[in-house]
Amino acid sequence: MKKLVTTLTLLVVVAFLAATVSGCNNESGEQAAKGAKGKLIGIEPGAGIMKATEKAIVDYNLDFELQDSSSPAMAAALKEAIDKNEWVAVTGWTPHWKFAAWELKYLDDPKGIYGGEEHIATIVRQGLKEEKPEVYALLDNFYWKPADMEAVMVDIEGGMSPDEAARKWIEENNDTVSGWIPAEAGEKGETTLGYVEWDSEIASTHVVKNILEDMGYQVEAIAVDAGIMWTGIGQGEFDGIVSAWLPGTHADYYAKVEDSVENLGPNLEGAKIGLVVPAYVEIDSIEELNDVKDKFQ
Ligand code: PBE
Repeated sequence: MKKLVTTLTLLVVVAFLAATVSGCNNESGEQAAKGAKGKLIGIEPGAGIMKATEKAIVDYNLDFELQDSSSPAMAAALKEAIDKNEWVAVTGWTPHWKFAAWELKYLDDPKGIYGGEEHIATIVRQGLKEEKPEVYALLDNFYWKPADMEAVMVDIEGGMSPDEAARKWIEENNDTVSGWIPAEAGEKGETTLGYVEWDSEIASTHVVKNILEDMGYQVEAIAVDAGIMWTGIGQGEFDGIVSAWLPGTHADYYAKVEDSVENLGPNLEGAKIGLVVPAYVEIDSIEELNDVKDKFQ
């Protein structure tokens, strides 16, 4: 009898210890999961979409961190994840060649942090109209569709240089382009365009650059950071930019220079920014991200 009691006691103690140990394991496992944040793959720090994503992390209370990178590195991370069939979330925008390359979707944004439909505007420095009326008129007339921009981006992604892709688009859309060129020729000279090396802006800026070159101008397309592009146009260091994402994405930048530039209005309508995931990712909204954050590490 005594032996049985001892054995039973031992069993209970062993069972208790086992439960405690496995309980500890679970707990520390959970703690590790709690500690590790999910990650969102970002682009260049100055981009409006980066600021919007920092705000999304706060407003949706996301247990995620945003990683700075570059537009090409973002696309490479997306490709790598898709090749492995893994979940990934990137700061994404339309128009962009990635939507032609893969099946992707925007996560719903019920709080509207990323804004609604955006347009891309052309902004010129003060005095351009008087000093280079022909350049001003061409910039004012430049207006194309998301599918046009995407075609140029797809060619660049396929290996063409930005100038080659722009030339191809200009040749294929000669009638449209001729309609943008002012009838009255001006005195030729130099002109400068500022832009950021986002895929969309590489495409638009090189199209405009090549048209101006065909018109007889020497064009310098100067790649800079977003902040420098905006202060540059505000201070008249560039003649124009075709890369202003409004009303939301570049609202802060625009507000600072609004009074010292001329806004020539949209050159493209139907743009959008947000968090983009492969279509196979099994959530649809930013609000669901925390529930599946371990899939985004
Ligand atoms: N983008 C592309 C830019 C504007 C053009 C969406 C990455 C941005 O977020 O500022």
